[in-house]
Amino acid sequence: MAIERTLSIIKPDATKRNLTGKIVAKFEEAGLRVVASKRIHLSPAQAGQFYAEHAERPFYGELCAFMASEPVVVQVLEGEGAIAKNREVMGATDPAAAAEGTIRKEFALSKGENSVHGSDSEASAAREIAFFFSGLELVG
Ligand code: IDP
Repeated sequence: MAIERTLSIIKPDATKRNLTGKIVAKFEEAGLRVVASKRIHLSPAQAGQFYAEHAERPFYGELCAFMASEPVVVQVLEGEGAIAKNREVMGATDPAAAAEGTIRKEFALSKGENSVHGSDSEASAAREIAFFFSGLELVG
């Protein structure tokens, strides 16, 4: 399998509850390497731009307000099949449907406040990494 990079966000509900370290440990245990990392506080407009593909969905306003409510930790994770592996470690969007041992099963509060974001395709990963990081910030 190819070495890939994917964009991860530790969301406001998780940074607020001091879960950053526990979540990063799950990525590392799964063989994903953190090759870029920063803590930022998104504005509602920046959150809206990041989630533009969801603009027509009923929860868009709520999602943007949530993502701008507290700081987030944005990271680039690298590894074999990193995009799918990260999604596997994250678990289903709704924690009630997430598998045992996944981040969302363990930490998410609800379908909206679900602790982590992860790119869902190669194209999304490329766009999302470029949204937050310059090439110089990616240290493999
Ligand atoms: P994903 O994050 O598992 O890929 P998406 O369907 O792409 O899920 O949705 C993006 C994000 O929007 C979710 O992670 C969650 O924070 C939020 N979201 C999705 N569905 C709902 C909902 O029904 N109510 C509130 N927020 C939602």
